[in-house]
Amino acid sequence: MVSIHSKWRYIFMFLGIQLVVMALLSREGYQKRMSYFIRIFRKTDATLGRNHTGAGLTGGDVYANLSHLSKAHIHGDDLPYCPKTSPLISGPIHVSFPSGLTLEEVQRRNPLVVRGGRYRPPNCDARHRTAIIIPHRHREHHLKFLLYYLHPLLQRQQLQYGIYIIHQAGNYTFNRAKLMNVGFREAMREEDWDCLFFHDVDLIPEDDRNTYVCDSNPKHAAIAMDKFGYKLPYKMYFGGVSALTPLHYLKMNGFPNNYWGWGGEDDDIGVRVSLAGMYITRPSLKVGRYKMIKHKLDKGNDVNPKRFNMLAKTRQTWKLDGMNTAEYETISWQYLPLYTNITVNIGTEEVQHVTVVEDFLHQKINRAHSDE
Ligand code: UD2
Ligand code: MN
Repeated sequence: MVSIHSKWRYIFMFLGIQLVVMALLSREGYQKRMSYFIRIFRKTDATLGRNHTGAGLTGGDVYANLSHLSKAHIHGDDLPYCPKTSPLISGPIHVSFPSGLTLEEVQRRNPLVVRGGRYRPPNCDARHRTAIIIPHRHREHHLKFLLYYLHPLLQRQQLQYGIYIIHQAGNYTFNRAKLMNVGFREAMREEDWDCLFFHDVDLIPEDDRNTYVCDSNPKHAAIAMDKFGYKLPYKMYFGGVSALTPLHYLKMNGFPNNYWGWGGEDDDIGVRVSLAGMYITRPSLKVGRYKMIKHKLDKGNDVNPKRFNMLAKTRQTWKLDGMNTAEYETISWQYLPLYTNITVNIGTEEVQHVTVVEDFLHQKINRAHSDE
């Protein structure tokens, strides 16, 4: 009898505990608790060194982890290589756009960034050298937020990096892709970068595991944006943020110069990747997340009505128009505290059109001569 009683007692106790656990899990914090349990079993992976000051589903402070880096270590010649995976990487980042942020504040929070927006890790030798190329005009408000988030994110990734703003002079129609060609040439002229990130000014990365290093093929980094519901809008999409090595860039003859106004150039670039015999790589949807600062279409960047016709001809045009024909005039070069600003005159649609037609005629004439 006694033993049957105690058996029932244990069964009731066991059921009771199960009920409590189920009640706990089914409350609204269920997901958080589950991920906490899962993390316990995965302690040894890349989450090592994670900052626990709020890095959860909503993301952590992008400036956490960086305060212990000090200027004192800088410029050691015999520094060891940085580890393959940075211990400062932490995962999701909280992104918001507080009013009142100033460039001085961004500067104050990034004491190790030097003139021209350059940085090298103070206590190890970086494995990667990345240039960020940002096409720009009249978006100072967005630029400030991008700098606020990008500088610390790149520092967490222990990269050697530089930020270049390619500023289109004048009020003529904007040309994003041509500005990228300018950025490529000017940045490479200055330093031997091994990777270039072509970056919209209004896209803020939301996860520092999205590393700003190149792959063996051109990489599309902005795979999941809030504006597309954090999904890839279509398979060949290559807009927003992409990463190419100098070799990738030259192999596809850079980007087109003749897309004036909004749209089409990103698809042209995507097509060039495959025409040059390469393919697009991407980070996972979980990691390649970006927030786009909301905005309207800018003055001077009307939708390009010719974009579909032009896109249909990329196969014929990509070798004739691109890095090999990018003509521009550099107006000024400024090493500012948080970035290098290159102001450039890239001409206008009409002037460029003449150049392209002239080139075409020259080629025809040359061919005719060589046939004689
Ligand atoms: C989409 C793509 C973008 C590009 C564009 C079509 C996303 C997130 N991005 O952006 O990569 O293909 O469509 O051209 O889908 N800019 C200026 N000043 C201007 C105009 C443009 O600085 O007056 C720069 C700035 O870096 C901006 C970028 O050009 O982020 C793209 O222009 P957008 O933001 O107006 O176009 P959007 O958001 O539709
Ligand atoms: Mn935009």
